[in-house]
Amino acid sequence: MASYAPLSNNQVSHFKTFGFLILENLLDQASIDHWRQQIWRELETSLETPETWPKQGGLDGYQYDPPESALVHHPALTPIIQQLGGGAFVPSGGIPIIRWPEQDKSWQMPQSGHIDAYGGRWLPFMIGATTYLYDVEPSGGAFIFWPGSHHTAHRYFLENSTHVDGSFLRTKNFSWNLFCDNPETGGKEFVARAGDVVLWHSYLTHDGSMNINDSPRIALFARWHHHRRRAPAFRYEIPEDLWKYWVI
Ligand SMILES: O=C(O)CCC(=O)C(=O)O
Ligand SMILES: [Fe+2]
Repeated sequence: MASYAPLSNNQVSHFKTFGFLILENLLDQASIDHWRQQIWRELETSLETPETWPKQGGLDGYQYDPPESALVHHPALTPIIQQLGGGAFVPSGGIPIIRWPEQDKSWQMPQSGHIDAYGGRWLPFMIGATTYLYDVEPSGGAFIFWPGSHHTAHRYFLENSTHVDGSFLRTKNFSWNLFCDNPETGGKEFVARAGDVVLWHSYLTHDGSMNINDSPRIALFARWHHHRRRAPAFRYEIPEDLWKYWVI
C-alpha cells in the first residue's frame, strides 16, 4: 500500500506494546495560543496575575469556543485516529483540566491510578490524547501513566467480562493496584513541552499528580469512542485480540 500514514510502523508497534505514544511538537503554535486565550478568558484571570488565580478547578463543564476548536477535532489528530481506527473511531469529547500550584506540599508519585470510562455513567471509548498549553517540568502536575498496563486491564476483563460495565469497582477488596502493571515501580510522568501529545489506550492506567512548581499545569484531554459504542453486544464484548476493532 502506498497510501500516506501519519504514524510509522515503529510508532504503531510502540503504541501496541506500551499502550501509549508520545508525539513531540504535534500541535501548532496558533492552536496553542488560541486555547490559552480562550481558557484564561473563561477563568477571568491571566498567567501574569497569580494573585487572582483560583486555588483549584475553574473549568467544570467547559465548552470550547468555538466547539470545533476542541482538541478532539484538531486536524493533526484526525488522520492519526483514522489510521488507528480505520474510520470507526469518532470524537467523544474531553475537557481541559488545570492543576494549580501547591508549592507548600511535597511531591509524591501517585500510588495507583485509574482507567477512564467510569466517572459516572459507563462511557466506553477506544483512545485518549493529552496535551499541555505550557511546558510541564517534573513535579509540575504531569499526567502520570503506567506503561503496559493496558494489557493488565485487558487480562482482568477477559477473566471478569461482566464487570466491564463498572461493577468491578464495587467488588470486595477492589483496588486500582490490580490495573497497574507494576504498582511498585510507579508510573511515568508525561514531562513535555506545550503542544506535545501523548496518545493512550483507553485501558491504560493513569492519574493526575500534584503540581509543586510555580506555573499552572493546563492540560487538554480528548477521547474517541467506537461508532458502535451504544450497542450492548459491543459494550460487553471483551475480544481475545485487544486490537480487534483497530486496524493496526
Ligand atoms: O489531570 C490529569 O492529569 C489526569 C486527569 C484524569 O485522569 C481524568 O480526569 O480522568
Ligand atoms: Fe483519567
